[in-house]
Amino acid sequence: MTRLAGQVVCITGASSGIGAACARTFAREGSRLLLAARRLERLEALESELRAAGAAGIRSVALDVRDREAVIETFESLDAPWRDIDVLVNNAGLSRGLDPLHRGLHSDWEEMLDTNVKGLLWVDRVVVPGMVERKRGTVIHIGSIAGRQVYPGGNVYCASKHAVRALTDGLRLDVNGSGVRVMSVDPGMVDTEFSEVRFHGDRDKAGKVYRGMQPLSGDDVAEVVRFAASLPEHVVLAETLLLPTDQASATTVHRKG
Ligand code: NDP
Ligand code: 8X3
Repeated sequence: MTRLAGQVVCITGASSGIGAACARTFAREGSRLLLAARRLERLEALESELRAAGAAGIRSVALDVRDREAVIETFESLDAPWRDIDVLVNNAGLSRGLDPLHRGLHSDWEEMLDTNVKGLLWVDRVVVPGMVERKRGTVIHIGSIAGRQVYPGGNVYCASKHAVRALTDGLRLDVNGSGVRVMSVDPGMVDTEFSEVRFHGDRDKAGKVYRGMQPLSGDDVAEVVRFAASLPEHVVLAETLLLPTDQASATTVHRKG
């Protein structure tokens, strides 16, 4: 039995990429999985695999984290054991576009800020009070190297991830003394659906992002999230920058050929 066996682990954005990899990883730990994303059919398609891997229970919920009322209603209507969340992996997020700021789309900016900043906040706001009351719990924000560095065309996405970094530090200060742990895992390039979403479904453009280099996989990130969550309760892995070996900064990437 591991420390995470039987714990309620909530993962937002579990229908793809890093979130789905976290679901698989925590399933192997014997955790109870509370999975959220807009594409409920994707979550449901994962369930049998997660059960076979060892999940102690699964609850999948359709949720758009941008919808504040829906976030409150979804979490407040959970019954036992799901309402007592032990680990929150606040991961749902996206990038839209790589345009220079002066040519950017207002709709792209709104979608990123509403999801990556406000959506993350709505989820923290409804989940953390229960953790404080129970005097235990772990919040892991999925930030990004984009929360530490800015690159051309990254403008609003980078701003949203800088905000996540500030909110991670801010929450840790605010819950200090409550027993709740607040951490962030900030990856560099990870091969998920992220680039396809960034380029509005253009797979050719998305494929070129990882050409000639080996990016991280969702599993690589999930392993660090699992490690962070499994540390003894008096230990906080406050922040982690996780890069592929081929990447040295947001813009320094070694490519073969
Ligand atoms: P994916 O596109 O593969 O996954 C994104 C997940 O977020 C999906 O499950 C999607 O589910 C969910 N999501 C997006 N918008 C919403 C919403 N409004 N409400 C609920 N869920 C939503 O990308 P990644 O796995 O790469 O991204 C996960 C996180 O990792 C993001 O926060 C991203 O910024 C961050 N990140 C990614 C990196 C990368 O290079 N891939 C690097 C650093 C950080 P659905 O569409 O079903 O709602
Ligand atoms: C995703 C990584 O470098 O595309 O957060 O911003 S990057």
